[in-house]
Amino acid sequence: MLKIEHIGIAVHDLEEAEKLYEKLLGSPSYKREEVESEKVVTSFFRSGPNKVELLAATEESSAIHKYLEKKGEGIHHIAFAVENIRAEMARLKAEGFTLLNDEPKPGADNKLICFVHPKGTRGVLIELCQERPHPQ
Ligand code: CMX
Repeated sequence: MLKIEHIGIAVHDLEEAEKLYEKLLGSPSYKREEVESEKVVTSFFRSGPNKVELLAATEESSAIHKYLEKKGEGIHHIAFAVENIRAEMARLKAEGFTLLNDEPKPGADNKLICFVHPKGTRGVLIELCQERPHPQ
């Protein structure tokens, strides 16, 4: 794993949370993006070399909706940047971790992603993400 790529925070109201994080970090969101397959809308902030991703649900069937209902707002996941997501997925599977998808899937911010079940990581949902090549 290369570094922590971002920290994901689940929020009820994206606009209100954006205002708060803009004040907190002293700079505005640089990107808002909907990820239809995950039923979320995301907003990204930079803090030096690090990133914070705010996540709000777009549908009641979204994992974020379920999370907010159960646990309320807060840190939802930690994402690690990886060089080769398939190789990391194979390595973690061989180590006995439970991957939540068999194949890398498209995520926000031009990434290929895979989640690792929080039950096998002491209660923390982990995301692997690999930068996708930019279209020419
Ligand atoms: N962090 C830590 N624990 C979590 C969690 C999270 N984000 N989400 C769920 N859990 C825990 C629950 O508290 C619950 O624990 P208990 O059994 O002790 O109560 C357990 O995991 C099962 O949770 P659940 O509410 O019954 O939910 P599901 O099993 O249906 O789903 C999970 C949980 C992690 C498998 C599902 O949320 C998932 O597949 N997540 C990956 C996809 C995702 O989160 N997408 C949204 C973000 C997309 C993006 O970043 O772009």
